Amino acid sequence: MTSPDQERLKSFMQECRTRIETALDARLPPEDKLPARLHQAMRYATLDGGKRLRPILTYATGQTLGVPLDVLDGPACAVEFIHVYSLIHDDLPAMDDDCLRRGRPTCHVQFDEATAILAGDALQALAFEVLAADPTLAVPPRQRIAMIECLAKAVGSCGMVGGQAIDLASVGVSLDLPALELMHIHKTGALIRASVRLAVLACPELDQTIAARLDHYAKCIGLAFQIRDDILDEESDTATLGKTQGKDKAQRKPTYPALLGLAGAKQKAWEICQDAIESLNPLGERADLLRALALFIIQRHS
Ligand code: GRG
Repeated sequence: MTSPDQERLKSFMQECRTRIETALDARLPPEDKLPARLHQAMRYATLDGGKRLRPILTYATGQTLGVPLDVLDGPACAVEFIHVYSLIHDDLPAMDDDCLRRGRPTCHVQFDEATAILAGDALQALAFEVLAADPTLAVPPRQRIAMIECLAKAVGSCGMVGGQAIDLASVGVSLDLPALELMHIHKTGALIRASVRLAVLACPELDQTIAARLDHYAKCIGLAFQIRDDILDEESDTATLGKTQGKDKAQRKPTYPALLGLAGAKQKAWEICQDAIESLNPLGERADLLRALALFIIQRHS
């Protein structure tokens, strides 16, 4: 990957971050609308924070396939709303019990536990409302339904929430590599995969072989993202991450560095990233942005 590709990615990511911030803001209820405290909590947790990796993936896939970015504002918001809901609930005392997220107090610390639960619930509902009814999502009803089904499957008990259940059950348990991988394919990977797939679904004429290649790419980068997350939890610090560093070890959670060592985990992330990049071969230069994103995912520092 040449550095012009990395430079192009940097400016594309910046453009997407500005775009998604405006799109999220426009779709969130105003903070003075009743029930105001709930709407304030939804806005607090969603706006002005995070890498916006999932919306960026939706936009980058759309860019690769020639889908106009404004068609993808709705799907991009939907994946971010789901992501923020998962972060709010994951931080609750009943789950990870964390007080820092995106460099700020977690939603339940800033507001209260009941408000945080409701804010997560409402963000999840809002994600599906956006897919069902957002006027900028200029696709026929059949495609909207396919998008709703895609996101619902990705976040439900056989996707993200199922992965979280496996995670909670695995604290202090020694998982082997296939079991760890299965957990993360669900917990972190399913939403990342859906972020790519929603853009693919906006392009119904797409050759199915290309769609399958993009799905494989998304599955690989989902896993690579998690491996990098585990590495950063060991190597980085709380200020850089904006969330509590070292929690995996403290909570005796199974991780890639614990199973493979730090060098082994880095090697594994690199191999999976190469697999992701190779799966884009049939797309040629059109997919350079997605290739650069795969590399960003395994090289990121936060
Ligand atoms: C439904 C409660 C519930 C949980 C689902 C995804 C998930 C399971 C929990 C999120 C918590 C977490 C720390 C998961 C591990 C990896 C991950 C998704 C990290 C956070 O994603 P980033 O780094 O966050 O993209 P930002 O803040 O940049 O958006």
